[in-house]
Amino acid sequence: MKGYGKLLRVNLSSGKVSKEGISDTMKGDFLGGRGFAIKLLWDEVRHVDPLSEKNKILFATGPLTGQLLPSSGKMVIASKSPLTGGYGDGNIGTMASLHLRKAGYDVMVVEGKSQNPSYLLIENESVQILDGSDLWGKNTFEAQDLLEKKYGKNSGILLIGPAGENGIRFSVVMSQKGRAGGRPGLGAVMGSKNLKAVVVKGTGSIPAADEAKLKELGRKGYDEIKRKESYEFWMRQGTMQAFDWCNENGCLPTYNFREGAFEFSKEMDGFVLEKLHTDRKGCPMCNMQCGHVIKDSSDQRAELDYENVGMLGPNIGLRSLPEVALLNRMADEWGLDTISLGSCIGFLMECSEKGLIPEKIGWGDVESVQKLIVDVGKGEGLGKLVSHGVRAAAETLGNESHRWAMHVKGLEISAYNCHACPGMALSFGTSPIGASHKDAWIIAWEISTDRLSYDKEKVQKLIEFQRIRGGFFESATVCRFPWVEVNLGLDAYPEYLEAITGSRMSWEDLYKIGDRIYHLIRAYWKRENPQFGRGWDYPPDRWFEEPQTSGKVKGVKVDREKYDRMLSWYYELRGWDRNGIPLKETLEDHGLEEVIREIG
Ligand code: PTT
Ligand code: SF4
Repeated sequence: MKGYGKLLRVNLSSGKVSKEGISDTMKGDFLGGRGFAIKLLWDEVRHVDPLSEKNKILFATGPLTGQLLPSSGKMVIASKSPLTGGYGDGNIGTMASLHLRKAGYDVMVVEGKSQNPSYLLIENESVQILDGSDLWGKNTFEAQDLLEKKYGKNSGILLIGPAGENGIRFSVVMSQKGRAGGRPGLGAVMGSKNLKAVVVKGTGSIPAADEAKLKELGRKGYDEIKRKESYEFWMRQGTMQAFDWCNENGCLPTYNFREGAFEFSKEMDGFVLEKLHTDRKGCPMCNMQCGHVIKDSSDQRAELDYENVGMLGPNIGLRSLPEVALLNRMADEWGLDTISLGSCIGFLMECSEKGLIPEKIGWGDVESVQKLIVDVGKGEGLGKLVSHGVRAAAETLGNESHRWAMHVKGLEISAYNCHACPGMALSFGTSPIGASHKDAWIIAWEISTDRLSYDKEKVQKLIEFQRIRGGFFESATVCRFPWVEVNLGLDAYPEYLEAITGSRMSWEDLYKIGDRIYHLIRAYWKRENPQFGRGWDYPPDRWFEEPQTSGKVKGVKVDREKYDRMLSWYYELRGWDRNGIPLKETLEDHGLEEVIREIG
């Protein structure tokens, strides 16, 4: 199959570097990105401590990545997660994905552990492990500046902050002072390998079967995006257009997901952002860039996204956008995931309110939160309590605190309150990395149809979303926003693939690849956690037991029995048993016979 490069393998313990071909079976069965990542983890990373030398971290692009196509500057970073103990990945937009492909590589596998702080420098064929002691301890902005000075502003740089160095289990990998990826603690995996950064400079061209056709399709795609009706509003507000909508519909995370509407929402919504906006940033290859920069409360530049504002704003009772931006900037500098951070802070505020911890930390108390973020980054004081996420913190504190530890499978829930959105609750419950919205953002469809229904059609729709978003976009490895946010037609994507690989794939073929990826990820969770099963697919008790007390959906909560029935349908439609484990015939049907033996 055309349009692919090589696999680069770097062992930090031995210093050995090798370049391997990628088989046509691998390409045809798993496409790229997340698909390659789970196949490699399944084959090579078993029963290891995620923060040990034996874990591996993968940087995986897909066939569409870096091509002259809409929003193609993405990359999947994956590993066995130190936060959840299962499969973990994140999707980051970065110059590094372009450079990696231009250097001739689709995937990089980093294994072992460097003896001292180090960073990787990849310049086409040349791969060096260099001394990183000058970078160690620097925040991500400082380290980015140092590396840019040395290797040029346009080089591809992925790096971690002090939180990753300190093993904080929800630390991320950062790039370009505003792109973040790897929510399930992939920054800590890099830190555990003494790997501060990866710098990539590639000068080749990215292969394609039919370059002229690809050029034509790319031009058409970019033009179409600009002509879409929703483009103008998107360019004004980006992901923050979701803020008012969530508030009106009672799903804005507020006071640690206790409520779904915030009384001060008008002080910090997308229209306020428009007034404060000073600049725009984003990923390479994109003509709908969504990073909105404002001046934070300390007069410095900070980039905002809906998730960040939801979790570091209403969820912790904070109502000033410049103050939220300050916290967001701190998270970026330390290399902490904003979603998990906001959830941990909300959790601690609630524990403080209920007298479970002696420290006083009130809703919206921005000064205490700033100090807390430093403690979290260092893993000290109260920060230590939450350094393994809210699941572990609740286990330490006991006393019913698990009821307001807002996570699924150990990954903190992103910014959608689901008291009155059972389909979205199931999406969080069944997401393959823990409670992420990335695989199935069914909430908009759900609210626009019959939001309180628990029918089978909803479950079918959820799986359809997972196939497109979690299956296709994560393995072709391009941004899904052209489709989700401005409605670029899905038919364009098989055409892009054909121009690149020379093979025609229908959406049915792509669904099958997506399903294969899902089955293998599910098997991975089971193999790495023998106790894994149905009980891991439920959101926290709060959504089942404590109705919202305000807003449009006041009094509503999720019905546990009906959720349970939806979950059974979900398993049935996926071909999994009643405990959520893929059935033998399902695995066989997807060419995964070898898996059966290991999860037997
Ligand atoms: C993603 C998660 C998100 S999802 C957000 S905002 W979002 C948070 N951003 C963070 C941040 O910023 N700083 C920080 N320190 N932590 C952060 N954690 C949070 O991480 C991101 C965009 C966004 S913005 C979204 S929805 C879409 N996600 C895509 C996806 O998952 N797949 C895909 N094919 N396309 C996507 N396009 C959009 O990309 P994770 P990015 Mg991100 C400052 O990483 O682990 O997947 O978690 O990558 O380059 O920043 O783009 O309202
Ligand atoms: Fe990146 Fe936003 Fe463009 Fe997607 S739409 S590629 S997240 S800048």
